[in-house]
Amino acid sequence: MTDLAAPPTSTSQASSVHPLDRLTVAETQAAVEIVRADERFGSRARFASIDLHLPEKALVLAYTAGDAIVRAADVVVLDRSDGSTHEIVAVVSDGTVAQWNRIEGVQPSITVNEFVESETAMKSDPDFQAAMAKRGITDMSLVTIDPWSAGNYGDPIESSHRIVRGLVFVRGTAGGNQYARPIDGMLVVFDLNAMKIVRIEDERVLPVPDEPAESAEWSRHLMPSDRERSDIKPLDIVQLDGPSFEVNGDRLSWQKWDMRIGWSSREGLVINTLSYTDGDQVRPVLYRASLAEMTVPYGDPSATQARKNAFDAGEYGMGMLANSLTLGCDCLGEIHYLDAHFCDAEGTVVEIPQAICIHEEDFGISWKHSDFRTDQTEVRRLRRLVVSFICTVGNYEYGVYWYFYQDGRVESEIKLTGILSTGALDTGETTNYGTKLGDHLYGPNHQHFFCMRLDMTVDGLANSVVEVDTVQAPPDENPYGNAFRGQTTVLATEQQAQRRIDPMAARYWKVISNEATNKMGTPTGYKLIAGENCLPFATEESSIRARAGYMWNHLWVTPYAADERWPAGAYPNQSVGGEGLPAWTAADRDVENTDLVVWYTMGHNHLPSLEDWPVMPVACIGFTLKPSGFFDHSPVMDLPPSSTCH
Ligand SMILES: [Cu+2]
Repeated sequence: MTDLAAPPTSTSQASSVHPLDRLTVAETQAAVEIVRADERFGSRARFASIDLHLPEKALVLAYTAGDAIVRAADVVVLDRSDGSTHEIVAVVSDGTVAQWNRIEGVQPSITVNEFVESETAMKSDPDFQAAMAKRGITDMSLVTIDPWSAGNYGDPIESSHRIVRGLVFVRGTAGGNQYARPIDGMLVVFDLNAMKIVRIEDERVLPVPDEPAESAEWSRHLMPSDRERSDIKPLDIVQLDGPSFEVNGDRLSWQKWDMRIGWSSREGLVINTLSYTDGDQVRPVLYRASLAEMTVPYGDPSATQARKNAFDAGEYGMGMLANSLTLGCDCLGEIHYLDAHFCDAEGTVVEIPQAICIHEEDFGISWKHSDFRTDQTEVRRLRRLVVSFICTVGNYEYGVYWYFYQDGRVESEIKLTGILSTGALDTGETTNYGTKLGDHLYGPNHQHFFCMRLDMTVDGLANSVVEVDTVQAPPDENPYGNAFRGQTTVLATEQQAQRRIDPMAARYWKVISNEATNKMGTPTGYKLIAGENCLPFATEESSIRARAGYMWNHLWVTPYAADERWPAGAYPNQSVGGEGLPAWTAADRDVENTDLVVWYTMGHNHLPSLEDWPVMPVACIGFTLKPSGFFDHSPVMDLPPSSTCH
């Protein structure tokens, strides 16, 4: 057995591999073999996920090239024979098992295999076929079933069995848009371990919406051929000398930025050890950043919609659902791709070529000034480095984009697109809880919440978070009534640091260093500037209030703890709730002048529009990390004039 917390032993390899480098295909395969060879791996056991076992932060920060390191994988195994879950640390450097913990009463995320297998099993079930026949549907090849995570609403089966709720659709034609034709009024409760239907909840027979192809279809071969615009000339992004970034393994350097690309089956893209070189100083900003959880609560009380609350990270796994990206389509310009992979339930490594896209973009002007008296003009163009991936979670696509600017800004943006998960209405029926998209077809109200985990290291590990509101000056300091000032409050403990946006106060939060100061002697820092946001509309008594408590605050701050990674707990699938951020922060630990993690939650409210159909044009939501007293002056005065300026 290898002691993972100890400095590297003689059994580990000295190599050029950095401790945070993503698992290679060979390492993932090795982890599968290590676990399979162990007698605790049952005959009906399956793999839920395999990810890099994150090395201790202190070891990573102390690492220098050539140091011997231990490479290990976190393996989650689901044993279908008794429903138990096993958390294993497999040391791929020496072929041993360092930890094997058996856990009862939790459900790992739904695997890609279960997604496919459950649909096949449901469709071949005579009771399901009878329910379809009742609706005049006999061609099972056109029927599709989306296995929705079941949640937990007090039904004992939600705690005793591994289940999903299947929502049923029927395509109008092979390859047609399934979401244009929901079979509403029924759903299928399905046991994933037994691979059989538990029951069909058949409330009522509703008409199957039947919109014409021109308003229902998105696939090019099903769209009217005369629809496409013909007035678009090619737009080529050409970098004859190549891009300005350098990729070396998982390390990415671009001008003054330096980072390491990470990946997990749950989060997809991860940004590791982000730093900015300022003169002769390499200044850390972030240790690790990712989209750690996202939840889509639906706001429609109908029997089919009321329990739709998908946790797309914790219940499905955004990294496992990542797209293979295509040059010229998903990405334009001088692109560098990184491949990814995941392990399916059977232990087969599935490669995702070109999963991570890296490129640079012109982003308009960085700064400009003209002096009309002297006829001088200086203008500089701004560039940003873009690192992104896109995943497909059932009906929706989520693009996760990280932008790094020359001026020290970091932005994260989620692009939401894909197809509404729809419902059906009876003839003449209307609803307050969705938007009618056509006869019998509607898009139910819902929200999308994204929780970003930002393990900050602004000029070192010792950081604090302050809240800055802008307030009117008190009367005795305000003879002209014009005065206002920033009012800064230190968020000293976890409870004090549970905060919400306040646009009327122009509120922002700032992560400051407790070690470094700028030329004015004040702490260096980075502002967190909120973008679009909202709160959930679910009630205090609702199931989702307990299960995704993180959504009720936009800001949380916790002291760094290696095992605190998932805002809604490690196993949100079918959880009764209470775990993750609400549980950790109940201790009200000190978060001042310490190694801290900032959790920023952003909500996109979605009362669907007609324009969201049949495929939603991209909606964007994000936030900005902006240097604030981090530099002594503008960091972009050194930008050269554009070579093509004339
Ligand atoms: Cu939406």
